[in-house]
Amino acid sequence: MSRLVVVSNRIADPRKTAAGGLAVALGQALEASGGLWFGWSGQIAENGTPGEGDMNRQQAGKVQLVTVDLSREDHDSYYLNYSNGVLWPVFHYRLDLADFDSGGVAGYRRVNQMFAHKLKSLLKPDDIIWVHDYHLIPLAAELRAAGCQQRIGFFLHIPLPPPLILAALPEHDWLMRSLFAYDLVGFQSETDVAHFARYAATEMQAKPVGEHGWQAFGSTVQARAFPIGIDVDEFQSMLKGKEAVDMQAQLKREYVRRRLLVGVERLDYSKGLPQRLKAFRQLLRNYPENHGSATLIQIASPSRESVDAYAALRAELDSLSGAINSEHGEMDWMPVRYIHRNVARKRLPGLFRAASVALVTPLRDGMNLVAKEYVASQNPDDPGVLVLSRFAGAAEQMPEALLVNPFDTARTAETIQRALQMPLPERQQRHQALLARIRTHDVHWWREAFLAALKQTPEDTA
Ligand code: GDG
Repeated sequence: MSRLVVVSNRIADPRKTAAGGLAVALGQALEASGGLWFGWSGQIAENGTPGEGDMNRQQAGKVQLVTVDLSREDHDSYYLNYSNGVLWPVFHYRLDLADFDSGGVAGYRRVNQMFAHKLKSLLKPDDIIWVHDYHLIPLAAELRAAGCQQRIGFFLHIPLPPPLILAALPEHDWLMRSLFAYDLVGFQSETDVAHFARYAATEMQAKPVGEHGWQAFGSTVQARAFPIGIDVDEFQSMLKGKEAVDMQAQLKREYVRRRLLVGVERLDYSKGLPQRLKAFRQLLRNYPENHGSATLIQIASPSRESVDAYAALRAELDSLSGAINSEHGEMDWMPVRYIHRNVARKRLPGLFRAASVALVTPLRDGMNLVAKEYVASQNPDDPGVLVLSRFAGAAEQMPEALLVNPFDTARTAETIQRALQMPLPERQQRHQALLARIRTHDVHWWREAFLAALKQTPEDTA
C-alpha cells in the first residue's frame, strides 16, 4: 500500500483536538492510513535567510510530522502578502481588498520552491502526495521540476472564482498553468469545477479529455468536485461529553424564556458578519414580537489579526453590535452577544444544540463546515433551523436549509423570522434530509473519494 504524504501550510498533531476545519479533517485522514504530514511549523526565524529554513521532525502515533520554519521575509511575503493579502480576497471575489502591489509573489514562489526541495528528500517512489489549499498551488510544478514522478493531487479548500475575476491576478497564467502539474485537482463544488473548466477552455485553449480531464502544456489534469464533510459521529459523540452538556444546560437555564440564534466563525470578511448583524437588526425592527426574546450569540474567533482588512472588520463589528444593543436592548435582555474569542471545540456542539436557528451566511465560502456541524448537533425530534447563504459551497449539498442571499438584508430578516416560526414537522423533515446527506458525504467519504480518484488517474500520456 502506498504511503500517504499530506502537504498543507499548517499542520496539526492529529492526536490533539485542533481548532480549524482543515486541521481536523486532515488529521483524521492521516490517522487512518499512517504517513507523512509536511508543512510550515508556524515558527518565524527572525534572523533566517529567505528561501531557507530548519526542518523539524516529530512522530505522532502513526503519523510523521515534518515542519519547516520560515524566515521573517518569507513569512511576510508568502503567507501575509500573497496568500492572505492577494489569493484569499481574489478567490473570494473581493478584488477591492487585494493588494496587488505588495510584491509578495516572489516570496510565494520561493517558499513553494523551498518546500518542494525539502519534501523531495523525504519522498519514496510509490508515495501518493496530497497537497492542500491556495498557499501551495505551484508546489507540484516545483516538485516535477525537481524530478518527482509520484502521483500528486491538489485540493482547493476555498472557492475558485470565474475566469474574469481570476484574470485580475497579474500572475494568473502562471498560477493556473501550474495546476496542470497535478494528476488530480479537487474542488469543493460543481460551481468551482465549472469555473476551472471555463478558464481552461477559454484562457488556455485546453482540450477536454474523457469525463473530467483537461489537456494542455503536454499534460492532462483531472478536475472534479469533492465536497468536504465533517466527522458526524465524532461531533455527535462530543455532544454527550461534559463540556457540551454543561454548555447546553447553562444556555438553557439562562435563556429559558428566550429564543437563541447562533453564528460561529473565524473573524473574516468572507463570512458576511456585518451583513448578518444588519439582517438581525432588521428582524428586530420588523418583527417586534422578537423583543425580549431573540438573542444572537455570535462567536468570531480571532484570525489573521495582522492583516489590515481584518482590523477594520473588527472595528465595524464592535460598533454594529453595540448599536443594535443600544437601540433594542432592555435592562434584562441584550439582543446580541458578540464574542471575539475562541471557544473550546468540545463546547461547540452544546452551543449549537441550544440554538433554535443557526445563521451561516458567508458572502462566499468554499464549503463551510459550521453548517454541517450545526445539523449534526440537533435533536432529531426537535431540531433547529439552518439559515444558509446560497454563496457557501455547502448550499449545493444542503438545499433543505433556508437559503438566503446575505446581501439582501430585508429578505434575510424575513427568512430568519420564518426559521423562528417554522412548525415542528417541517423542521423535522428538513433536518432529516440534511442529516442523511452530511452522513453519507462525511469526512471519511471525502478522503476516500479523493484518494481513490487520485489513484485511478491515468498515467500521463500527453
Ligand atoms: C476553509 C474554507 C471550508 C470556528 N470558530 C471556532 C471554531 N471554529 C471551527 C468551526 C469549523 C471551522 O473552525 C471553520 O471551518 P469553516 O469551513 O467554517 O471555515 P474556514 O476556516 O474558512 O475553512 C471553508 C474549510 O476550509 C474546509 O475545507 O469549509 O469554506 O474557507 O470546524 O467549528 N472552533 C473552535 N472555536 C471557535 O471559536 N474550537
